[in-house]
Amino acid sequence: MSATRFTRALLRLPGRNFAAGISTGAGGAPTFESTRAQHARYLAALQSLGLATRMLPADERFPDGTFVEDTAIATAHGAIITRPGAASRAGEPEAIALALAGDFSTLAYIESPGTVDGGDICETDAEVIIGISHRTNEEGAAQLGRWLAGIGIASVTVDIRYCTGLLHLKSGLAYLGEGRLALAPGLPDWPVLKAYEPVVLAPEERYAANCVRINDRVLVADDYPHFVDTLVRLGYEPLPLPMSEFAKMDGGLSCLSVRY
Ligand code: CIR
Repeated sequence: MSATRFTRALLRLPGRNFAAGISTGAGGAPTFESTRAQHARYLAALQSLGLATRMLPADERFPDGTFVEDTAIATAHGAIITRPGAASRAGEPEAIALALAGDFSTLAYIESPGTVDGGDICETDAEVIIGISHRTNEEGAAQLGRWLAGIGIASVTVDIRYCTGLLHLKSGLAYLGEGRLALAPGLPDWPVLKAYEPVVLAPEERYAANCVRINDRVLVADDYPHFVDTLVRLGYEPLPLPMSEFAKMDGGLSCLSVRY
């Protein structure tokens, strides 16, 4: 299994009411035009990396629907449809399940009362790290862990509920490949982290911890020069993308696609 090599990606266009999604509101409201422009840049980046992409139409019942990562977890050995932890997002997985059904012979489902947001799931080359958060509950994490075990993938949970500023696990952590994790500063000393080489971001660049290794490149939010320098020093080829509009809605690069 590889957690860094992909051939396909599923995305959903942001709708006109994108700004009505859930947000802590720190950065102001996104504009529709800029959101669409940034989304187009993201799509083009995935295509430039050789991924076959599928774009679902916007669905204004779900202003957060463009954050498709939260609705499904796809691995080399199968896919599972989640039950997002925010009530306003509960209907999002339906269209995602239909779209993924063509590529996966069977789909598993997180069942009530379990909740899981895909943003809390970080796959490395060795295991899957599951964040228990205000979106992913212990029951959901346990269901996911059992399903992963059934397809031969080990998992470990970490509790992020008391990590200030972290909506999802991957808001502050990303697998870079080669046994390395990009980490927001100040994360707890979770035992699982000892198995990885940490690449800790500067406090003012913590948003960039939500980067995505895809094949030979690392997608990274633009305007984070120290982290880009670090990546280059480590031998990576960063691909910076404008993300300001998604950041205003508490989303990042990983959230905008399901990659497999
Ligand atoms: C939400 O609060 O659900 C959305 N506004 C942002 C979701 C971001 N998704 C992610 O980090 N995986």
